[in-house]
Amino acid sequence: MEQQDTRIKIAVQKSGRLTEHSIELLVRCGLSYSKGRDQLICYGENMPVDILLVRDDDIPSLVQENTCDLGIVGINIIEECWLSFKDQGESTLFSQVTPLDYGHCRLSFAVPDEVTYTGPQSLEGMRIATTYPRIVSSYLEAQGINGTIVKFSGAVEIAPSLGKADLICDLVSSGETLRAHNLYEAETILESSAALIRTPIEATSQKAEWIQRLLQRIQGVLQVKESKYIMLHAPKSALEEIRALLPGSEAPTIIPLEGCDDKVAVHAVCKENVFWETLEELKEAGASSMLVIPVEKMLA
Ligand code: PRT
Ligand code: ZN
Repeated sequence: MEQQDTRIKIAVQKSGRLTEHSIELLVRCGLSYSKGRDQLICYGENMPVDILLVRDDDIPSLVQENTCDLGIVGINIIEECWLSFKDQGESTLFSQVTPLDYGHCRLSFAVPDEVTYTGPQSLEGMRIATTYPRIVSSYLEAQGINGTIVKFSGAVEIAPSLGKADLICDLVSSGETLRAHNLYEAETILESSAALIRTPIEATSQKAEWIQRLLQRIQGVLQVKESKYIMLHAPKSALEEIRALLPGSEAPTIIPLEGCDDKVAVHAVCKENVFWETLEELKEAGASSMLVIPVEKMLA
């Protein structure tokens, strides 16, 4: 029992759009795991970190009530749950630590093709079908608009053709689903992606250290994705110009070149992707022997 309590539990979607990326993120943080027989828990083998596989809608509550220390879930669900916990008078709420770089989508109003939308005032008096009643209500309230929310638990896009609503507010990514149902995206009210959340209750000191480590590694993984290590030769006379062209780089390392007095080697970590255009500009400025290498790990 004592042993159990020192392990960090992180809630991840069991089977859905966020599952693969979330597990991959934890593996890139160095976690190796074995799956429990019930397929509901992945036990960390080299870190005191276990993954609980659950429905995404349950993740905020598990973190809020401290059953899990951390969770990965869409900002859309985080916002809806936050509003719901607030309504229930919860004073300390789970917090969002960082957005992640996957699960991108947006929560938007979508109206039937034949209806003209001219702005939020077009929502006045309308019946709006959604699975996000609290986010939509708070948006309408902020705009001073009266509308009727029709709560759906799925397949929101069929509500207008069934005559159950005048329009919908739902998640959109490619827009294909809306087009297939003769709807068009009229207004976005929330940009979403997956995000990491943590319990409002302070962790025990044994756990806190590993939570901190894991959070640092997650930040490292996020940074690394866009980062590149660049090596090149630069004429000393063009060094300033070349340094200015390196995207998002901090102080580069300048190394003398054996038997070559007018050139140096420049090594730098660029915290943005290095595109062909940049290499062409560097070449134009006098750089040669350029190499761009992906960064595997990074710790600030
Ligand atoms: O079983 P469980 O409850 O865990 O899963 P779920 O079915 O509720 O969730 P899932 O796996 O569909 O989505 C998980 C999370 O992925 C969401 O909470 C969002 O944060 C994020 N996400 C990203 C999306 C989409 N993109 C998305 N396109 N979630 C849903 N959709 C749906 C949308 O509701 C609509 O039906 O896809 C359709 C629109 O897609 P396009 O590409 O046609 O525009
Ligand atoms: Zn769900």
